Amino acid sequence: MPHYLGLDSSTQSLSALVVDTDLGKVVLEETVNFGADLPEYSSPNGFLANPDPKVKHSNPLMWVAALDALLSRMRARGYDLGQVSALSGAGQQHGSVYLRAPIPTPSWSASVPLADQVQPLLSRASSPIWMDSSSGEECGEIASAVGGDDEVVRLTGSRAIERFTGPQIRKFWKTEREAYEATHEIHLVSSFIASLLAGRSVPIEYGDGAGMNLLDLNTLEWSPKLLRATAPGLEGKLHAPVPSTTVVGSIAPYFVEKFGFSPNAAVVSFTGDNPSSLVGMGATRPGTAVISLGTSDTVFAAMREPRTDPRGFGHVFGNPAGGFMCLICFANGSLSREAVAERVGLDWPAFERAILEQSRPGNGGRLMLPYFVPEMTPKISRPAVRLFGDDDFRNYRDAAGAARAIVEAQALSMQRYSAFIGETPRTVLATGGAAKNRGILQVIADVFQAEVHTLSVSNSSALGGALRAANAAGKLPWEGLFERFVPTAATKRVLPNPAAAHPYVSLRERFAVEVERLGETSAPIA
Ligand code: ADP
Ligand code: XUL
Repeated sequence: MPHYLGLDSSTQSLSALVVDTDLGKVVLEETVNFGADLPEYSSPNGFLANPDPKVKHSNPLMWVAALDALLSRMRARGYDLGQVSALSGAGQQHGSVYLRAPIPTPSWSASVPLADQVQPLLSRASSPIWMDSSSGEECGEIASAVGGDDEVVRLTGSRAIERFTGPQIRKFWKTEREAYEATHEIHLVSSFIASLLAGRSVPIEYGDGAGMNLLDLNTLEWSPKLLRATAPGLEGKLHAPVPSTTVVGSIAPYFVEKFGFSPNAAVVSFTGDNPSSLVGMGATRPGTAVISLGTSDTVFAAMREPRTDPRGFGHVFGNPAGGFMCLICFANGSLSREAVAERVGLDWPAFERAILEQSRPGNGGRLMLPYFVPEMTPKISRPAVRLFGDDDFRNYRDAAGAARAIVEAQALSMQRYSAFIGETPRTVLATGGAAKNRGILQVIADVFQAEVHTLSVSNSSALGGALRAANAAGKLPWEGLFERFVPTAATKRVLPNPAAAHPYVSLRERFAVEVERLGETSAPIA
């Protein structure tokens, strides 16, 4: 009964999930919430308070303390960690950790908390995370140093993006020169957690490395041009990147002694949470798109070949199962749906009925541009909500029309801005809080003319970690793992209505015209 452990170090929590590949079952799930369980780190939502709303940093020691706390909890529940043959996992993407020496110096003692032993290794007390948007200036500098945004896209699959690691490293170099110079190596959250577990500094892998504006996707090596444009001496602070399936070592003696792991337990490269979810949702092959309907909405999918977004909004990351994936992030997700629901006085069940029973695909030609908050896809720097249609619609007197309009605009937007991958999805896997809403799923099915499935997986990123460990260290093929761990429930399928295809032809064109009129690509980048 081989057990594989997957971890997910996300913004607000660290979770673990163990699979038994013989039984085809998830045998244990456990989580540590940073805010509730580690209040001493003063990060109720996973990051530190800062007077500048653009600055979002976390204390990396909180992630280390969470690892100790999580493994202690698993043991306290009677789980024998000695059963784990291999482990892997994921980290929130883009966040970075700065060390003054390689791990571990000196070797760790099992009787001292790990965070206390890691603390002297840090050359920077805090880690910028993906929510940070304070490096706009650095994005511009990097882009102009390499010859413009198109060149950054050509090399790395994304424009220079504020939350991406390269611009954040440049800001660190500009503002804390001495600390930068004292930095021996820079990690992503993923490679940092993997390094702790392996007890040695391990490289960044392609999946997460592609979210740094530093990895040349053509060569899968750090781009010398971008390294130079980012900060002096950066090439010496990064290990050469490796494939996501790399076994980076076996578990460190600290974890064997303290938690009872087998010394033979293999540690497989950790990746970013989105690449890991691609695996955990069984979507590593082109033709299936994942739509995550959370605080923000995200569309991601495996790509047949690496393609970059000519509009510059989408990103290309490594697909942990080989090749590449795209990711497109929309800031106006649940927050905007909530804003409309509140405005017209609908709770979620009523919102669902409004779409399914009280309005029709295409909404009679009425359209809403849904930018309740500044948007990154397309780049809209100020909130911009526009309603096009009759008086009742424009004044929110037609509740059902408004509920449908926001969701149709979001689905049209997802379709428009994911089209660059050149693949029409046959299946959409929906996940996230709003995937409970059949009205929303029906609109997505109709706009994409694809079946929409929801899976029972709740932590697809941690599951992806466990499956990656089973694949890379246990040599178990993907197909068998997906069959056992990510079955799609036929009862939960939402089928597209073929008659709905027609009304969306004109609405799609209208959406394109209006969004272009708003200045889709003319706003300043980053
Ligand atoms: P996060 O990005 O924080 O992980 P979740 O995936 O947990 O977010 O989704 C939370 C969001 O789901 C809430 O903000 C809420 O708007 C939305 N939500 C919850 N239930 C429903 C529902 N039945 N219909 C539509 N939206 C819902
Ligand atoms: C992706 C991104 C987020 C984080 C969340 O580019 O910034 O999805 O990975 O953890």
